[in-house]
Amino acid sequence: MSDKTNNDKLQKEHLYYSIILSILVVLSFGIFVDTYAQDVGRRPSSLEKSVEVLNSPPFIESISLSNHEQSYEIRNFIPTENMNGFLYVYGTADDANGCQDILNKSNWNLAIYRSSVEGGDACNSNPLSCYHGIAESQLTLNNCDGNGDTHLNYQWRIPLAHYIDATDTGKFANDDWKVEMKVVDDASGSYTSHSYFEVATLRAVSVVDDIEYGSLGAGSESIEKKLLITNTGNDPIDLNVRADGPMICEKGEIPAENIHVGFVEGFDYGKPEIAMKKEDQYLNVSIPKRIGNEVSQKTIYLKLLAPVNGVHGRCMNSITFTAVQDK
Ligand SMILES: [Ca+2]
Ligand SMILES: [Ca+2]
Ligand SMILES: [Ca+2]
Ligand SMILES: [Ca+2]
Repeated sequence: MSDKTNNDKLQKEHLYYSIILSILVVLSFGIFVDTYAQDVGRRPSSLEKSVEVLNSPPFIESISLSNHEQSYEIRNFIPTENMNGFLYVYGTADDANGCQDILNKSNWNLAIYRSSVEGGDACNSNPLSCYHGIAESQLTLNNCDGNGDTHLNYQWRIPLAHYIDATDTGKFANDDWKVEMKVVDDASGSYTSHSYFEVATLRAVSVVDDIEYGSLGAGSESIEKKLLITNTGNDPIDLNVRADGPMICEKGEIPAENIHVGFVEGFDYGKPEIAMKKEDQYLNVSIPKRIGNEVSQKTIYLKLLAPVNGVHGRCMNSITFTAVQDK
């Protein structure tokens, strides 16, 4: 090997080390710069975090339905005759930022509607088909206990009209009822949950209690008594009518058949709709379902013929009206 060759080799090695050295310098400089950049960058970023806490949207863990407070769950709601029945919608909800994030009642919304009603959850309120919960008076929020608590219990108590549309049978049998609940937290994060139920058909009737025929001479026809019959359910109805037996008097008795029922005022005693019996008799009275503020009623008329003889004093029996499916 000549000196020149050795020299070349040394120069190459030198160049090689220089290159490595310079790479190391560049690398460590690069690391330094990078670390510095990260350090510089971290400060404003941690400042930002302390101002703008990331929001977690709320979560509805459970949604249950009942017709009693915190009671067994139902899938079939039976309306209450002639008055509002209550549907309870209850369960638990969560917010990782703390349950205070969803403690404002005005951030809770509830729509309950028959599934084919126009507008869905934005339907117009109607006792037949669409209800919107009023959070201020119908919602209770419980068990939200200060810092660190993420979990609360909610309960809605919604009055449903006795004439609410049935979905188990009849015109709306293909529908069901939907419960749609939305909760929005204080940072506008939201969650929506659903549940479903059927409203049962309720056929019910209410009749004024006492029918007084007044004083009657033997063999004479009574004055006509008006009976106001009210449909107190959620379906059109006809009636079954029966007497518990003859009118029992202080002396003797009057056969139930002597009581005649007519549909028009001043009906002919000889041409009644029915003569009363001990067994149920069908009365095609056709009382529609109530659909608004007006109650749905019809009047029927009763007349009594006193026997010619064998009867004396005050006479009594009892008549039962049962609502049946309208035909
Ligand atoms: Ca939140
Ligand atoms: Ca709690
Ligand atoms: Ca149905
Ligand atoms: Ca009828």
